[in-house]
Amino acid sequence: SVLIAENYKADWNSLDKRPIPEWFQNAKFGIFVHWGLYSVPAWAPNTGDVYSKYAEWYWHRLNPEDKDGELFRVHHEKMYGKDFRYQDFAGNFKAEMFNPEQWAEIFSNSGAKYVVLTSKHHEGFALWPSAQSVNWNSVDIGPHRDICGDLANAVRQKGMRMGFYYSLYEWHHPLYKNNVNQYVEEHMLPQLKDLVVRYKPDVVWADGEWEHPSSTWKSEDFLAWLYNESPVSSTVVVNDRWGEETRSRHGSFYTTEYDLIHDNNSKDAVFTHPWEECRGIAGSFGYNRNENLEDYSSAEELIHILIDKVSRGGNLLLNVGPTADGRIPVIMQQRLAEIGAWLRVNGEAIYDTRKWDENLENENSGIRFTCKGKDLYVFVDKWDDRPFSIKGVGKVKKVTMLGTDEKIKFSYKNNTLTIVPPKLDMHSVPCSYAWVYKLENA
Ligand code: FUL
Repeated sequence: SVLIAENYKADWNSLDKRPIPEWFQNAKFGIFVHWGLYSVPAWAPNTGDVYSKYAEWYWHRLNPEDKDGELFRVHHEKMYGKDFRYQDFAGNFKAEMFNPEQWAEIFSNSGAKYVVLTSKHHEGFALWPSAQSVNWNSVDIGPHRDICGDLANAVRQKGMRMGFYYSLYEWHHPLYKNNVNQYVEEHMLPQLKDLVVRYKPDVVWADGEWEHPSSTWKSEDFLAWLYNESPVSSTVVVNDRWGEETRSRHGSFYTTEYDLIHDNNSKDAVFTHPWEECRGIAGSFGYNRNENLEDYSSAEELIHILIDKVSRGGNLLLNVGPTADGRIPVIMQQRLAEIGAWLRVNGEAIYDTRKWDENLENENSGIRFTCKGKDLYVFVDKWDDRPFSIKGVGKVKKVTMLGTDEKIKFSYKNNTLTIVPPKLDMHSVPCSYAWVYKLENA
């Protein structure tokens, strides 16, 4: 089909009119990857509030003025000595076991449809040979590899989409503190455009926007270029982190993070706009060696989180934090494998679905819904032999459970559908952790 080139103006009013590429809302599940020099110390406390557990904030926490940094500074001094500079971690970021094909295989087997890699976090270290970050990128020092390029190729080989996280601000870039306008013009914009032109990402996931309005970052100019002229103008989606005022207001999708919504610490994100929850499997994005088994969410919890977000119209971007030598920690691999096993049975009820507008009445009972065309999917997160009821559905034609041919009995009375769970034993249940009924023609 021929795409008609739209001409968006560099203002939010015009940019917000761009239709959101459908693939994003169909994809539902993506993998976030936080990898950088912070993966070398790979340390943060494993208790405290959400942000204080982020290992990727290590450099910032070393600053004596950072109120959340006390434990980091004690740890750093003990391990490396007071004078050891963060920059010197680069020598130990070797990525010698980095196997992009293996990563892509792990991600693809998890059922994820897209991957978002930190091309550059707040530390400013670029994971590609960026001309704007000479000697502070993964080709010039450390791994000596084009990590963005190598991972993008492998991910696409597996049929998934590739996106990049990009931090607008950098903690220690001299220009950022002294002349932010010059930083944006000469460093940030050319660097971000280079990333787009080289690797043609399907997602541009901006961050580190909060110290300035979008006018300072020239975000509207960048997005007009992205939507009008860039090689990804018809497919790319962007998040909502483009200036201190833009979260939950602009962008193809809004973001929540460990269920926190910027400016609104509510747990129940229900947007009418596309949105995406991001979180780690434990409490950090960058790998944190300080985390133990009890800090990690179980596969069951993660699957319930996925169902919850999708039933509310959201996506889940689940993070893995590789080690400095390039391994995806086995516990994370295990969680992804279990999500994948569940999605192989129940993916029909997740991918390409939309939220069901009448779900509120039934939600309290721990039941979740999605819909696709005329079909309604009902998620039950505890196995229970007793019949259960759903209000507000039409006279359905047929009820089945995904993954089994077992006949499902149901009845319809007073606008209420009652389903009798099949009698299945441990060996004949189609999957673990959550089960899905398909209601045809609901
Ligand atoms: C936050 C960052 O500050 C965190 O380090 C992490 O990258 C998260 C996804 O976004 O705002």
